[in-house]
Amino acid sequence: MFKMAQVFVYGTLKSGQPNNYRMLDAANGKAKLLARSRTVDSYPLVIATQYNVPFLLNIPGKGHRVQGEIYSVDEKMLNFLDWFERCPHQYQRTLVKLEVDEWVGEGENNPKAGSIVEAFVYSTTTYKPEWLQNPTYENYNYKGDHGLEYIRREDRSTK
Ligand code: PCA
Repeated sequence: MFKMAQVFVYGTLKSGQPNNYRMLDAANGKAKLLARSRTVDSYPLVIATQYNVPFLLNIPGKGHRVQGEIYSVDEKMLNFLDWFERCPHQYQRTLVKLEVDEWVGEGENNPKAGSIVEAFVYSTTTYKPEWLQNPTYENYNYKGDHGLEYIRREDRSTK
């Protein structure tokens, strides 16, 4: 039997961001918010492409410790997310170490703030070299001061 998987989201899938509704849509599977957290290592989180898409570049030691949310997901949701993130072409699903800031999922043996846990993340090693020149962020917001507002899939000419 498939055990629930844990996925760290740092971009448009976070609460309040344009693709979060996809995680809350039961037609895609199950997802439950477990914790707010940040990566143990720093990574460059950049905004790139003509659609202003956030990417966590798989280069530990550069950029910032990135903030995001950990979700528990079932197999159906994990498959959906792999499809939605065009894994393994656009993003690769890798494991990342996270420090828990606040655990919000219920249960008895919840990790305390400061605990280190591991989860999947959609990061990329297939970035364009010029993306390394882009500003890096620690807490992505599609409507941030950067002015690079995310262009939703349904608003693109090629989807
Ligand atoms: N969606 C995934 C990767 C980047 C994005 O926009 C996420 O939020 O983690």
